Amino acid sequence: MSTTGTSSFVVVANRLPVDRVVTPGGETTWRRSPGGLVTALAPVMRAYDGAWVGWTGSPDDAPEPFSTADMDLRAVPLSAEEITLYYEGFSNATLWPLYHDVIVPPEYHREWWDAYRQVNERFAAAAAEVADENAVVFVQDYQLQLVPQILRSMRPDLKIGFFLHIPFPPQELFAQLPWRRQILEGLLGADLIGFQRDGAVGNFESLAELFTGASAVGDTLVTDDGRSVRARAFPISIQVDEVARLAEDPEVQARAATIREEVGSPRHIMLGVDRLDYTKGIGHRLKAFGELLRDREVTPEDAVFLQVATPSRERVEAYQTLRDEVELQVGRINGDYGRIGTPAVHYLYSSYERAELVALLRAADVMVVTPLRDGMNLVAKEYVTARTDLRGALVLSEFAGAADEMGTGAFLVNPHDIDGLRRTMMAAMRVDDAEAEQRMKLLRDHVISHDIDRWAHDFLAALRAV
Ligand code: ADQ
Repeated sequence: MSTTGTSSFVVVANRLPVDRVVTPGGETTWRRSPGGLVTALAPVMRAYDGAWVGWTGSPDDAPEPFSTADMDLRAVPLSAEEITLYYEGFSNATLWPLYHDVIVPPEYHREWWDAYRQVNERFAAAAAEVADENAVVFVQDYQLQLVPQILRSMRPDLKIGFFLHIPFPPQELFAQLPWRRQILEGLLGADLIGFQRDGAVGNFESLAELFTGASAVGDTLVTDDGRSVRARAFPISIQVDEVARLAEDPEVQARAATIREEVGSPRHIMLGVDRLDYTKGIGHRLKAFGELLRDREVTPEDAVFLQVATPSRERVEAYQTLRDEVELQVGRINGDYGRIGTPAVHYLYSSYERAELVALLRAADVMVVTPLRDGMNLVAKEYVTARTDLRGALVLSEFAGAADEMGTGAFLVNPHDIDGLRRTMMAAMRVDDAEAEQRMKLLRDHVISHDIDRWAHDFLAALRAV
């Protein structure tokens, strides 16, 4: 065993939390990416000489280790072929659909699995190299499920935590995976495994008992080699301060008012903000809205639908097909019900600055979050946080992790039930101010007291305690 590293806290994630910026003079610098995870972990990074191990996002990119204000960054290179096999293939065309209720059929290819294993070994080796003796290592998400076990075999001194940001499926689906035992054993290399929901914890525990030699003893799993592993739910959240500050910014509020005018000052603005992903139920909500227009329950003067779709995984075939389907649907609805200057659906295929995003949230009377399956869904939490005015209504799918915490204040819906979705969207539009305020207060109280700093603190405290 060699302990060569100096960091007593190491995060391992598919992506580094920085983006490369090339100055006009041709020099490369790095800018911290906006994510909530990196912001929540920054104080821990500073306090413990933290390091972050991840990929830069470009093929064959292996800059020397470098530092930002808060942490050391260790780039793990991926070749163009590995991006195709490990990232677009096994991560996003096998695991992603399998873990999201097989909404599209997962593909099982042995060469994708081989690449996944090799890349996981590379990430584990990089983490083993930077970690100081007895360091805490925090591994993130479905791309790196083998890292805990590989890392433990290299460095048994480490304390290893893992957090899965997406759902963990039930036996009926997970059992399809030809490499189910290996994935479970990979995860069981951790001391603490965090999931978004209690249901995922239950799924994992019963699968671990079924397909590995582990057995549940009280609230712990004991592996066949006698190690104790805890699995627990840690529902992730957002940077409440950042969203609330933007929401109170007069410029953002002025922008929200302008957006309302620009879409024709309808009585109701309905908003969807999602990565363009087949898990998000964009088609279901557009279908429901189109039917409301068809049956004249709403007119384009009453209500417009604003759908922001962030470009995502554009090289994966299922995402290209989805884009065509959504854009066909938007075109149909506007062709049938739009008027010159007043389309019924405003569709934006683009990424936005945080301030613009919060302005959209402030402009929306009804936020429509209807995933068919979602680990958590941060947009729902961002919406209620942005509503410092206690106005607006949240339509939320039962299949989002956020439904566990936000079920009482939101208008919960089963997105597969198009009539139910229509009724719920109408109810959210018609809710009176007093009830809307009461619901929004409940929602905000919960999110404000459960922000991402608390999530990071709870997870790391539980990890240190095991
Ligand atoms: P995602 O599937 O990406 O995350 P989500 O939780 O909604 O989904 O987070 C998306 C983030 O991107 C939000 O912060 C949102 O504001 C931002 N965003 C969306 N569209 C944008 C746009 N056009 N421009 C700029 N920003 C945009 C995965 C899981 C989720 C889980 C999170 C965190 O799928 O279930 O909640 O990780 O664990």
